[in-house]
Amino acid sequence: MSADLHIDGLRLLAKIEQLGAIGALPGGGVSRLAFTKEDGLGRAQVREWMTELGLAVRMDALGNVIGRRAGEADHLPAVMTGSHIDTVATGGKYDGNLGVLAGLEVIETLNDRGITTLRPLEVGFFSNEEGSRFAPDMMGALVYMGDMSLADACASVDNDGVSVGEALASIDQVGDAQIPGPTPHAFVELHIEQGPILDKERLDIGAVTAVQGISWQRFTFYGVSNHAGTCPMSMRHDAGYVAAEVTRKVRQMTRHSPDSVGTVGVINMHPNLVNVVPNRVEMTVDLRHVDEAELVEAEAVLLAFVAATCEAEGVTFRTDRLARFQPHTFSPAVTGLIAEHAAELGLSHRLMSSGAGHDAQIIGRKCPAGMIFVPSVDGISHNIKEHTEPHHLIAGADVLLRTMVSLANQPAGGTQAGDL
Ligand code: HGY
Ligand code: MN
Ligand code: MN
Repeated sequence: MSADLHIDGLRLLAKIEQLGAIGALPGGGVSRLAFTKEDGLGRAQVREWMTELGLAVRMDALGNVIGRRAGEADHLPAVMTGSHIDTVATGGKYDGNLGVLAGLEVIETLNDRGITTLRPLEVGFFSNEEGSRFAPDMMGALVYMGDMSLADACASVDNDGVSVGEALASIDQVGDAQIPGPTPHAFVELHIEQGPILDKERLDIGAVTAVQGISWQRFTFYGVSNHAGTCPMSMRHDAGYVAAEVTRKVRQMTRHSPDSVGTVGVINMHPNLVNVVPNRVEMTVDLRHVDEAELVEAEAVLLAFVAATCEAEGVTFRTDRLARFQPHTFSPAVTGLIAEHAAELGLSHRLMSSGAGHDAQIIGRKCPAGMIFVPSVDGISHNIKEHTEPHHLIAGADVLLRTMVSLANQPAGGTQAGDL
């Protein structure tokens, strides 16, 4: 790999700022929830950049968008990169966006240098990776890979009862590209770490070996509303009290183990009035663990606690599954290639696993895949203060460039991504 093969850092940084301005929040940060008007504007901007780069752009019925650069042996499966451009409601401008824009920068660098590759290259953004508005997360990648039906995805509804199908149509993002999409030869995703490790250890690059398991549930508790002043405590069936106990339990279950995390992100009280005992509460529980058996055990412990607490309070409940992903291990060959190119570039790096879910773990079910992490300052993400230093953004894109070129020049039948 020629020593001077580098991306144009300033050009990448400018694109990140430009895309970050779409859905920008007044106090900083970005809000482009899936299939909102802002998401639609971000999509249009990235598609415009794809077209300017001469990519053949396709979009499927869930709005997954892939730009393709022909290879010398264009019949061979492509090497793909990509991520997502939808954000949480209080997001930053790097989560997901970096991976997509760095992919476009790789293409532009190769175009500038007149470099061709044996295999075609593809850069994509997958719909609704966050899952914050419509569960599950990684929805676009699931449909693209055939692991979720289009119908099931389109039937997912948000808190206002709007379905994915309606929201997609409202921003005119229904395409006709084939579903499932073609399985890539290999997939590499550049992403911010969103955790504290690289920043604390003052390292430049993470070569990601695995992603932990994810369990999202929504619990609905049904109690009896009553007067806050007249109803004796012994007579209460307080759905709000049960939700509080469950919230405490989630912290108790996870705080002593470095391998597990638990989050109660949503609690909706009804009727949500100061002087009425709540008769209904919806709450979400996000449990994650690096080990599948431990995650199953945690789900069982939680369910038993919920049932016992409801029983004691005279409250009933239901639980709905919002998302469930087993831990995923990336291709050691692709991970090794990432580490090799980081070393070649003189970048400090380490192997590490991911706390966050990513599109790569879904694509990686059917082809060799890997991820490149760059540091998140103070480990903050899903927060408008999310920040990654410019030199790290550029370093990550350089590693992506070289990793993609290496994979794209693997001959058919010869050394393959999975067995480098
Ligand atoms: O929840 C996650 O891990 C990802 O941000 N969708
Ligand atoms: Mn992300
Ligand atoms: Mn995210």
